[in-house]
Amino acid sequence: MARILALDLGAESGRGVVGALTDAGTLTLEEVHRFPTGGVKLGAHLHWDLPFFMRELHTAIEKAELGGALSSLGVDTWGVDFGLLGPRGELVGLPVHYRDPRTVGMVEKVYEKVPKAAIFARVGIQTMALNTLFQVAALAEQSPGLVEASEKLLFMPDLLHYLLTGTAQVEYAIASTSQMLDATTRHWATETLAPLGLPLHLLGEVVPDGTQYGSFRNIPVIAPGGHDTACAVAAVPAEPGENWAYLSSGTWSLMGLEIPSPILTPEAEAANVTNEGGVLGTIRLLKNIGGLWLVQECRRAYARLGSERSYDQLTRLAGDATPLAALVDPDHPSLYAPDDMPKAIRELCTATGQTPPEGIGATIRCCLDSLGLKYRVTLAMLERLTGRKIDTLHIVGGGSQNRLLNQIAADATGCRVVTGPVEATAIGNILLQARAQGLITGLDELRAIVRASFPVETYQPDPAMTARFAEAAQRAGW
Ligand code: LFR
Repeated sequence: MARILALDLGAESGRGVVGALTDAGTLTLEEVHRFPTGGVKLGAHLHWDLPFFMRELHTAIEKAELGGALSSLGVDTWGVDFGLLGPRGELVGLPVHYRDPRTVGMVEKVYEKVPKAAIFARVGIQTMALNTLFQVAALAEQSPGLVEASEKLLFMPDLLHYLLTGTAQVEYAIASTSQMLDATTRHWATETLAPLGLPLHLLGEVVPDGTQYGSFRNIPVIAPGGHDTACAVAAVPAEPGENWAYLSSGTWSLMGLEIPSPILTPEAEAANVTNEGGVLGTIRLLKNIGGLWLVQECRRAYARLGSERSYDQLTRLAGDATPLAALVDPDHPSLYAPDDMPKAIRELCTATGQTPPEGIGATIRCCLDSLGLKYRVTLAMLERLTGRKIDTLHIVGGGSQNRLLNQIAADATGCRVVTGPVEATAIGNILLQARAQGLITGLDELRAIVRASFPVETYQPDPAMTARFAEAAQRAGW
């Protein structure tokens, strides 16, 4: 039996999860440690608390080792964010959070110098101001001194791997989230990006997912595929031959299809989809949808007002509210980082000619219905682009615990929804390390292990509700 530790950091919390893989091909999990993540405002900027993360990772490793020897460990995190290293390998500042406003106006500035179409044709990534490309453009313009002091850029998981092992490398799956990596050659899109005058010398050679970075106290450290979404999608329990799409549901909703090679057509550019580098040679065609962030931020706003409520309580209130009463685009810029999410939702409803939701239940219902509607139009777009017809939607990740949202997703898309595992990211991380150790042959075997080890739940769409979502999509003009 192999014991493998996943260090899985999300935008809200981080976990240490030990996976025990038996020779019979089943996996059991034990969460040994959990800690909050989230941004820290330091002066005018929003940062990640890297020293705290490192302390927590050390604690997680110590707790994991109490149960026996580990055959490897590996880190995955959200995408796009990075830290900088100086010539002596020292940290240059603290990593900046992707919701920091430093990228405001950067998309326009970048696309003025190199047209969006030219960049998309090479890198195939959805335009989002948070992407590394725009963060680096902001850095170069606003903090030239930091650039001058730096020699290397390391994405979040690579940075944590470096601080554990001393090896500074850039892993493919996480690098692909940057909007700077050529989706076809898997090298930096240096020629295309050259006119931007960015410090491209900071970008190091890219190594494949599954690379060992060295070791931490004799434990091999393996980059599983450092991107959380890459790990989560690897662990989708799809059956061979199924016509499936995935929805990795957490702070973000990442909805897409696994495809063999990137789709870089003008239609894909117009649809603003992403072709992220997946593990083991796959591409994740997906749309990044502002997901349960809406609910997380409502919860935070209610707690500030003294109405502390659990996610379960919020969902129950939403279940009692009228369906499809108000709908907002979860990706509307005004919902990206507002001070007061419920207020921002009300204002957006008023601005779009709808009666704003009043009260907690109606507001959360609006968030969930809006996500459902966005899932519907996104799936239709993905089907158009690929010519595939999808009948099963696999929802994985923490968000798959929300039964109301699962049913809404089935109703809105008209698909059978299969949910679980909740810990897909940690499972993917663990099993990709196992693959790198030679314990698993590839994705088919990996998914068979997930199917054999974790239960799923199934939801069938209610045709009457599907018709109402179709009407709502038309009314909203989406
Ligand atoms: C999900 C995720 C998404 C990425 C977003 C921001 O946790 O990694 O894939 O687009 O965070 O980095």
